[in-house]
Amino acid sequence: MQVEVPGIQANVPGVHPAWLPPDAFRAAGTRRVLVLADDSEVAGTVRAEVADACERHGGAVVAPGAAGDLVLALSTAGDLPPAVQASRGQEPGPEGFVLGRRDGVTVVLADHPAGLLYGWFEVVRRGAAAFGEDWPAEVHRPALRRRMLDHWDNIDVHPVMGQVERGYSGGSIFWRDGVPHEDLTRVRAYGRLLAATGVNAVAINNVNVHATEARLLTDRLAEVAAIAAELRPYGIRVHLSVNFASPIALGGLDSADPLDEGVRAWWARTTERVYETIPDFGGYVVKADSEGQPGPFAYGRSHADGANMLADALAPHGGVVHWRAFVYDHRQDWRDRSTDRARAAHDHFAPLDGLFRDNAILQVKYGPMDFQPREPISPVIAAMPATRLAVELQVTQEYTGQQRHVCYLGPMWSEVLGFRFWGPGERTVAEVAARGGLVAVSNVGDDPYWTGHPLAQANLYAFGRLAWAPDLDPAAILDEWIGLTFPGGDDLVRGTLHEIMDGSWATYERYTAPLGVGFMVRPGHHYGPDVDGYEYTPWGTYHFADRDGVGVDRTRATGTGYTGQYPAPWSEVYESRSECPDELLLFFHHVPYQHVLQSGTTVIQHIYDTHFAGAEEAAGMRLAWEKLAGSVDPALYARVRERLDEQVRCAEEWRDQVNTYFLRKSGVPDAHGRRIY
Ligand code: GCV
Repeated sequence: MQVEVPGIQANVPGVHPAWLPPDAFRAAGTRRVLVLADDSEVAGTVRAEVADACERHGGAVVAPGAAGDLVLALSTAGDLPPAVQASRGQEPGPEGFVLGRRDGVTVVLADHPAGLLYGWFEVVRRGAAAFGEDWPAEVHRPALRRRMLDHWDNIDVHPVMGQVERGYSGGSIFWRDGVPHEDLTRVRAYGRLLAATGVNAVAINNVNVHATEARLLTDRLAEVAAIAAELRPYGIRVHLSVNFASPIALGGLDSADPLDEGVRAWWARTTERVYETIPDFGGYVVKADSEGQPGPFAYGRSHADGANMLADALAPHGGVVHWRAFVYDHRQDWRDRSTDRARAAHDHFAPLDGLFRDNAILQVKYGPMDFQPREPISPVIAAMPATRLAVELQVTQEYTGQQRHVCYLGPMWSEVLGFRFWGPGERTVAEVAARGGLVAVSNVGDDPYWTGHPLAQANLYAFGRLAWAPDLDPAAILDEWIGLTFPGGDDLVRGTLHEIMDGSWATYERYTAPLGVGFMVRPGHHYGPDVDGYEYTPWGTYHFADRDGVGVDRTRATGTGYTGQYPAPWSEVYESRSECPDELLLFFHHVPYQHVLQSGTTVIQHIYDTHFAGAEEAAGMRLAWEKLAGSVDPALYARVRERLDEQVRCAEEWRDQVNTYFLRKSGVPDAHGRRIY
């Protein structure tokens, strides 16, 4: 049963409209709009969007030849009105558009229907500002070619992980009780929300592909086709996570060896059938030889052999394989100090550079570990110039508060995308990944607010916007999201939301694991503090705290040598205790508690100070939210309020456990004499 949210205007009954409430279309919907497009499905969407907005807000769709004050035109359409001429000759490409205003007419001109759709949503985003003074034509093109969300949805409810692995927003929007939802309206609404941010690909099932889900590739393919049909009108292609051992599990073969002719033929045939059913199918996502998933190692083959076999099966149909680089030994012995999980992806993949097919995309998590609130950027991204790379982020908040905590991740992703491995003026991560793409694990479920915590919608929004334009200011994206989602919001509403959310990642970092050391979460579900939770487990994540100091020595001089995986200047910066940025110090160095940071504080005092400050800031967020009682929808108010109570409680728990742990280990008292247990 879908829970009804009272008092909201919704496109799907009972479901919050997120950043597309009808009011967000007011400015565009009051115009006289001319659409000059083709018969494609996406162009049909643009027409339907325009018609709907005009019907709601009193505008009109006008016929060719009539005067309009908003024109959305394909460059291939005939009879382009004079206002459009100024926008011609700019080559916006397959998904881009040209946007300008001349003689009181706002013009979106695109070469392809997808560009028209993205241009329409840009006009919506700008609201009244899209119809003020004239401005010269601007070209908008996505910086990254594929902007993709990966769902970790299962069909069946997994006994440990639930229906959506690391999902904090209820069940799947695709399946319930082992079968697809009868009504997929919600999937279409999801596609619409994503298209409005620029996302163009969705992988619909978990990368840990269990027995039932493996069959989506074969006898349950119709379910994939049904989902693809809902997303296609919004320019989104569907991808599927597949199990590397499918030839055995589904095909009855006795091997999945990527160099075996029978295996290769099985994948070729199976893939052909996929394309017969879904001609615009995007491709496969594969987690192989990782955390228990099968892979090419069983046959003495490399990851390139595995990826290329699937790439070859997909190539005749224009598909791609996203092969994940999340490969490490999760059966380590904590006594063995030479094994370093941070090194693993680079050790495995850097030697394979140049060996992957052009339609094999290596999908690399942004950090070398696992989506921690603070990690250095994965050196794999710098090490494979002859390979198409996609960077993977995590919108679902596995390690950042599980959608019970407010944690706006735009600023983190902006830092990741803008990072320059080779120093100032050199290429950014976003530029390196331009041919591959930006991928993120979705935070969406069948919750009436989509994301459990209503404010977590901003992360989904920010992901799409940054994937399109990585140099956007994350604070501006936040304001954009606030403006769209709370269209009638006054200064109090807008200002308070900004105040609560903009610094929330920094706050979260303050009350959790210090100075980049990471983890310290409860094993298994990963929520809440447990300083030694993983310290002596086989997963290989350690902080090495003892009575003298804390942190992991990853230097070349005395540690695991991980710093050597970076190019200069970072290989030198990270190697040096005095130059290593404070926020990553404990990721790279084991230091005494009295080590003085660049900030001038000792490590131990920094731990105390940030933990007291972080918990206080969380309490401040709740106080700020209370100012909005009566100013936002009551149900939404209550949902956020209830989660802030939990955030404040949990932040105090983190503060007290981390501070107490380090006081007991170090014996160094807090310089300010605050209460530590
Ligand atoms: C889907 C982490 C998560 C796992 C996830 C894995 C991955 O280890 O805890 O739930 O598995 O990352 O990215 O494959």
